[in-house]
Amino acid sequence: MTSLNGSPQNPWGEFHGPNIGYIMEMYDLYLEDPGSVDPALKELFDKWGPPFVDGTAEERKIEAAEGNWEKILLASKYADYIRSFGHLAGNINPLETEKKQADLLDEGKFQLTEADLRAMPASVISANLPGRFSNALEAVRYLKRIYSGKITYEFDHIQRAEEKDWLYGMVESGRFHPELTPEKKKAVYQRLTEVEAFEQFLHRTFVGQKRFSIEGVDTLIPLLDEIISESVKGGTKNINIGMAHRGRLNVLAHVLGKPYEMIFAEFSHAPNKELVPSEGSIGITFGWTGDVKYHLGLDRRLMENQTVRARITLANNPSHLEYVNPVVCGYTRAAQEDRTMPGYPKQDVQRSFSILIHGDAAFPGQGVVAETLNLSRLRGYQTGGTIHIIANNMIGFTTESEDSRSTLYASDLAKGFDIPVVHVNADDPEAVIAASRLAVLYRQTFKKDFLIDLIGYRRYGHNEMDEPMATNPLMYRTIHNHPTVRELYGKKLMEEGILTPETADRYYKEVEKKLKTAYDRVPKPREEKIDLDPPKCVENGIPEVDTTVPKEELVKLNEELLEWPQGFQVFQKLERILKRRSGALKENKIDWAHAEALAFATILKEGIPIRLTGQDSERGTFAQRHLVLHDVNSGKTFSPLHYIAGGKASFAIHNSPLSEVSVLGFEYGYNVYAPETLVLWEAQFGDFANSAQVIIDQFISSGRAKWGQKSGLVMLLPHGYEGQGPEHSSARLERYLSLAAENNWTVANMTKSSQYFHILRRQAKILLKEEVRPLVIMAPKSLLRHPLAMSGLEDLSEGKFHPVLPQPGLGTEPEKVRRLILCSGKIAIDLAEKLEEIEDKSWFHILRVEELYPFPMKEIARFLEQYPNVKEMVWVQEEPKNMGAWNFVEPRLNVLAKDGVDVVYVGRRSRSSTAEGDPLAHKMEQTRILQEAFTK
Ligand SMILES: Cc1ncc(C[n+]2csc(CCOP(=O)(O)OP(=O)(O)O)c2C)c(N)n1
Repeated sequence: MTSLNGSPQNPWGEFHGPNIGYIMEMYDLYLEDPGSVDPALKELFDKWGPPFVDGTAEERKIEAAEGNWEKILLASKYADYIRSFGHLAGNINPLETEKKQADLLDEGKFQLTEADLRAMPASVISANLPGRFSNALEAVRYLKRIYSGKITYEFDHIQRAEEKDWLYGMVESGRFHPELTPEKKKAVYQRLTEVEAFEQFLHRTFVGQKRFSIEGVDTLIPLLDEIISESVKGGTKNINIGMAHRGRLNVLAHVLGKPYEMIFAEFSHAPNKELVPSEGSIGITFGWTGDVKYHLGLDRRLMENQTVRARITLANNPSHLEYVNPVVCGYTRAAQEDRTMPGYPKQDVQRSFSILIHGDAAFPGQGVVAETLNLSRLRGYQTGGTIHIIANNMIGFTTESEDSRSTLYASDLAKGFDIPVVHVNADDPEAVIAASRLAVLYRQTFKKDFLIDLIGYRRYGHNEMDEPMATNPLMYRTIHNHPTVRELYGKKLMEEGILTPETADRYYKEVEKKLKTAYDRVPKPREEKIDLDPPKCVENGIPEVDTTVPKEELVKLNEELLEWPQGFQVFQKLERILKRRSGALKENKIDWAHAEALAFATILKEGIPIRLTGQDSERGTFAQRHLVLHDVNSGKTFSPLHYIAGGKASFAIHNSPLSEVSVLGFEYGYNVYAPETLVLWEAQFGDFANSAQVIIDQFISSGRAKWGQKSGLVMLLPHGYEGQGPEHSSARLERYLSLAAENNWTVANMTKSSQYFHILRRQAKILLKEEVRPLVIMAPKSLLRHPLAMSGLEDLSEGKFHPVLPQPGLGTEPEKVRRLILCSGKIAIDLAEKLEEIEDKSWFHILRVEELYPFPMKEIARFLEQYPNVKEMVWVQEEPKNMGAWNFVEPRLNVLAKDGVDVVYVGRRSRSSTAEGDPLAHKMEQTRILQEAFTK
């Protein structure tokens, strides 16, 4: 063995990095065969031998171990083993009195004895413990304690060495886990008293009512307190929280500052609007049909010297677990971005972040969780790190973990997304606070997600009316005998001499008094009729807005959209296609995507920001859009919409991941938080939007009625029967129509590019008005470039969006018209083409219903008045009878039909599948439908 060389020139210097084990292993190989190691390493070993660890004492220890490199290597491996597997021996389950795998970390596993370790220097174990331990045995004991205590860590999966070193360094240095001051300990105890007393008060006062008590994971509140205060200290201006039912009332009361009396009032009767404090510290909105109390959100402003220091938002949430996650991430992205300048918005991830609180059954069970985690590092969606908390009560309803997931931990999914995970025993408030500090520090440093698995239990049944002893007797026998965290922590503080039983008692009584006083202030339920009607602004529909744009401006914008920097080489074929747009204005050849680009340009000039995402949306699924150009040589991108003269707002366009529910939820959230922004989500084909059905049902269509949550989101859903089979034809128009009521959204199925231009502009102009609502567009596919769907300059510069469009050239002799054909979308163009073959066109007319909801009753009635001899109103559609618009329009047409006028259906018969798989069968059906439409 080469003797250790401690001379100052030694290039190993004070080497004692975590890789010492590896270096030693290399050195062993080198001794066996010098040629088997990396040449650079060989050179070092040739000249200097193996690294020395420290001078003096360290050196002596290594010298003592000289000749025993194998042991040193084993000790180093042993230390890494503790880091990797310490979590398996941790004390993280409050219901377990004994550690499950107490011997897992024994040194015997590595053929080491205590004497061996005592003989080695501490630096063999960790470079993060300089001078703290006099030998490896002490260091190992320390590592065992910190890696398998009441917080455990899973960092091995982290892919970047720098992050991993930081994380392990943090744990081993204990920087995030300082001893709390006695004042802080007392404050935490007081907080736990508030948490527990509040639940107990509800339990006693509102017997048998659901509240989804927090008890068992009470430390969620100090955890949130700490994350919020640490990050606000670090400059965060906005925190958005998403969570389900569990502990929500407690979070509302104690984190969001919702007055107790408001919560109590909601237990007795509907939300009481009079109780909203007027000083503006709380923003709460109500819909007209409302929601249960444990779904309601809130907005809190943290004030300091009359100025807002930070804003905390708890998002409104439906029962559907975890679906709020992408919505909240959308809020955060919106809060981080400055949209007031052309180009992509400027993002500042330190301004804002999301906290998502998950259930231990829902986190592994709901696919939207994985989709949302996948957004976390993508250019168009990342928010610089979300802090995830699993409020883990080890049960979901009545289902225990072994039936709930195939993974050891509820959190395991997060590991695939390079997210550090800590598990913490919810009965140890100090460990919980330490975990939250680590999360905040990590996010601030690496701008990535972090997960805290807060492991507690659930004191009662799923809700307070459930009896868990019937289904989970063993677990609940333990829980019934388990003291509350307030009791446990109180005992600890009393042992430390920080708290006396009298003070603890006083704290509890003070909180109870506060609760009682608040309860006494709750007004009695009012007898008068509860108003469930939408407000006037909603009933009135969309106000008239001017969507015209002067011709000269359109011409100028058109040219600007065809400019790119000198030397920027667009793919030649594409360049030729785009340049055709130059003459299209004069030639009445403005196609769909062209009209869209012009609409966007005019909207940006008016200072309204735009955000458009979807799968392949930069180019467009049908190669129609091309709003992001690529230089064929450098691969660089350029978007002309970022450079239009006079542009006053940002234009964000992103190809989304192959997800629907998370992306649509994100865009909805973005738009709710940034209502001034025209946000569009595009489905690849409209069919796929049903993967996002929960967001459509629970948020977009009903959010305003439930929560007063306004949105002007646009959904572009390619729709139309072109023989592409069951999955590329139908956007399921019927579903949007069945959800349509109370002016909750606009559903349009248009046939002309100018209509698209005007409806986009109309939407942009109503974004900040009370009447705003989402816009669902059945977007075209074959109509994208169809000559009959193209428009001319005047169609854009003048006019507006028309809810109905008569077929030009028909009805010249009004008294002869017997049949009125009504239709919507692509079939109208098929009918228009078919017209060419028909000789006698005098007996019918065609009216295209471009806006299906709100249904244009007045416009159709006015049109009908011009044709007094109409005997039949024929609804023609290409979708099967049980789909498309038929079931929605039939009763409305019956209202419009005068005596003696029949309402008739022409289209496919009812089907279980949307469309034929065989193109030939499709063609035959289309032909038949067109034929029937024109058969007397
Ligand atoms: C998508 C969805 N499916 C089913 C339910 C019904 N449900 C409500 S709570 C719950 C159990 C949730 O367990 P967990 O995620 O562990 O949260 P906990 O209630 O235990 O806090 C279930 C199945 C729901 N709300 N949402």
